[in-house]
Amino acid sequence: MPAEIFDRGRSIMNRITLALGVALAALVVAAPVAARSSAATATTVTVTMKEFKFTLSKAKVPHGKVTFKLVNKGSVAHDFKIAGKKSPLVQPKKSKLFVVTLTKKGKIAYLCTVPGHAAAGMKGKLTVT
Ligand SMILES: [Cu+2]
Repeated sequence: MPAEIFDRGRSIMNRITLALGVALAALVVAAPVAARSSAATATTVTVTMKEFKFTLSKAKVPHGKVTFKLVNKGSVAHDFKIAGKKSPLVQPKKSKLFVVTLTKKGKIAYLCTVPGHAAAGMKGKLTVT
């Protein structure tokens, strides 16, 4: 067999090996992403707090465990109450994780319990499906 053909064969093999390697690497990279999204059934909602308004990153969540990431961008302390559970006060420029299991489906009210805040606008509804 002429050496030239042999070399070509080898270079094709090298290319196949490289392609397989790339495909494998893609799988390795993709796997943790898939794992993360299934673990994300534990929903996270970022709740931005300020005077006198809440902004939630999601308007709708599946029922079950929800982690609220409370971020106070205001200049006074705020809290977050939903489904009968109240978070600790979050000081200005601080954030806190607040985990609640939402079992009831429908529109669930939330509010800030600091006197006057809900009346001023720190309240709303989250849809639980
Ligand atoms: Cu408040």
